[in-house]
Amino acid sequence: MLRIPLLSAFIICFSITQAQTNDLIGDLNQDGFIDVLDIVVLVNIITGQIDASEYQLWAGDLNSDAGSDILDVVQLVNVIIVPLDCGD
Ligand SMILES: [Ca+2]
Ligand SMILES: [Ca+2]
Repeated sequence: MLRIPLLSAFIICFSITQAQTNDLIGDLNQDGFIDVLDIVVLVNIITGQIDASEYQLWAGDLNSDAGSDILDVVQLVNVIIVPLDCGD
């Protein structure tokens, strides 16, 4: 479990999962899983660090608006992050 302090009073607790998928949207590196590596690929595409393939442009367009931006990253993060009770 990761604990990230926000400001000084709030802590967000979450774990990162690896979700196997049958369809491939979100699976930018085509390894059959949607995980943090796909987020890295998507961020690299958005920041211009890599040239996206046609497949990656499709797989990274999670909100189906025909573009890749931070909104797609947020949706991809929401796929792999599972909120947990901090138990405080
Ligand atoms: Ca993947
Ligand atoms: Ca999009």
